[in-house]
Order: sequence, then C-alpha cells, then structure tokens
Amino acid sequence: MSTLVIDPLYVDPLGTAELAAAQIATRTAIARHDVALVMGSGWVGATEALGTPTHEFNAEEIIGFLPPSVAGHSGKIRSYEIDGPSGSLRALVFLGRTHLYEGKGIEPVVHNVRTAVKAGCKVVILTNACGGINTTYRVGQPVLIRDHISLTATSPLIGANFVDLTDLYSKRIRTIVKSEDASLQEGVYVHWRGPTYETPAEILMMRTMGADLVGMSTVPEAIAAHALGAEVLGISLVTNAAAGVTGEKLNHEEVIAAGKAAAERMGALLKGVIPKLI
Ligand code: 8IG
Repeated sequence: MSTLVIDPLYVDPLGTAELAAAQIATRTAIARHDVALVMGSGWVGATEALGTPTHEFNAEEIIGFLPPSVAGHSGKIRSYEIDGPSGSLRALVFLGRTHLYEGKGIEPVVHNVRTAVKAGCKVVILTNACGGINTTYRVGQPVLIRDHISLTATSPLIGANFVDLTDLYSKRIRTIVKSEDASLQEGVYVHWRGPTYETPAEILMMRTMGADLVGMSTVPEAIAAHALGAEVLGISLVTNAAAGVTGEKLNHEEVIAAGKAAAERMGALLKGVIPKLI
C-alpha cells in the first residue's frame, strides 16, 4: 500500500502562504516585514551591501518551500534591518527561488512572494540573471524590467480573476531607482519555461515581438505579488548574449561569473534604493 501525501500548498496556496508568514514572524520575532527581495542566480553576493542579517534559516524549514535545486540558488531566507532617512525598515530576503522548469507546478514558484506579502511586504523586488536579446546590452549590465511577455502559457492565478497588468512593474519605483542610477536602462523581459535555452530562431522571434531580455523566472512572481496588492520592481542582470546573438554557446558557469562581477554594483544600488521605497 502506498501513501499519497498532498502538500497543503496545492490545496490552499494563500492559506499556506499565511501559515508560512506566521512561521517567519515566529522565527524572527518580527511581526511585519516591509520589503521583500528575491535574489536570483548570481545575485546572492549583492546582499553583502545590506549588512549582517539579523536572522537566517533554510527556506525548506518553512511550510510550502522546496529544497533548492539549482547551483547558485542557496535556498535561505534572511531578515535584515535597513536604516534609512525616515527610520529603519525590515527586509525579507529570499536567496534563490523555485522555477517552472522544476516541474512542481506554479504554486511553489510564487509561494515566496505570497508569503512575503502575507508577512507585510508592500514592495517586492525580483532579481534575476537573464539572456540579452537587445544587442546594445553588455554582459554584466543590470536592466530594469519595464514590461514582460509571457511565453509559458500559464498563470499563478485561477478563476475569474481578471487582474490588470498595465503598471505591473511600478513606474513609481522605476523612477526612484533611476534617480539613484541614471545610467540604468529599461527593457521588456520574456518568460521562457526552460530548462532548455532558446534556439536562435526563437530569439529572433522574441526580438521581433519587442523583447529585450529573456529568462526563466520573475514573471509569475510579479503577477502573484501584484495580484495581492504589492508594488513590484524587477531587475535583470544580463549574464549572456541570447542564443544566436554572438555565435557563442550558452553555459551556466558564465552566468554565475557575470553575477559575481556585478554583485558590488547591484548591492550598492539595492541598499540606496530600499529606504526610499516605503
Ligand atoms: I542566466 O539566454 C540566463 N537565463 N531563457 N535564456 C533563457 N534564460 C536564461 C538565459 C537565456 N540566460
């Protein structure tokens, strides 16, 4: 006889996120966090600029979170106190995320941001490493996500929940970030399920559709966070030219190396911006 174990995440995603938020509040003794950061491939080094976390634990110790499955994704949750001009705020930082290509469905992919919003976060900062489709981009360049194109044929929302996505990547927040670093460009991010990279023909299709960046994350989290009322900032780090752009092949080590090199700049940017968001 076999035992079927049904994870509560799939039965009651929002209720599970509420439970997860309560577990985080208990573990940190902090009732409410203000800002969430999801640190993607290569972004973990950028957290050094935030100082020393007051708390750190493995995400899988919190209900609904899966163990990490990708190199460069450590699966930790940290809490930071960040000082700013108008007092201090609390940042809830997720090192690593779950991706659609892991095949566990969409619920684990968005559990991080749902938990963050239930923990009190009004702003969700989503970072990722991605391929550059726009040929003016250079490896190691951060780009603000202005809009997205979803090519995964899935959504974190179910039911007649017709959420408007016109200002999904908050214009207010992009303006604040650009006042911190005027050299930042904006682009349109394509969500590709993966785990294969695109073919050169698919990259040509995406460029023709108006895309600048391509990656395997961020879009479901942005939608789920926005649907729960949080403001979203998306920042992509271009870590490789997309397929067919340079004739080089793509590899994951190149991604990790480009992230390490850009970590200091990214960390300073985040530290400068976070206190101005709330
Ligand atoms: I890093 O070129 C990274 N992630 N789909 N394509 C897609 N995802 C990526 C890429 C890329 N680079």
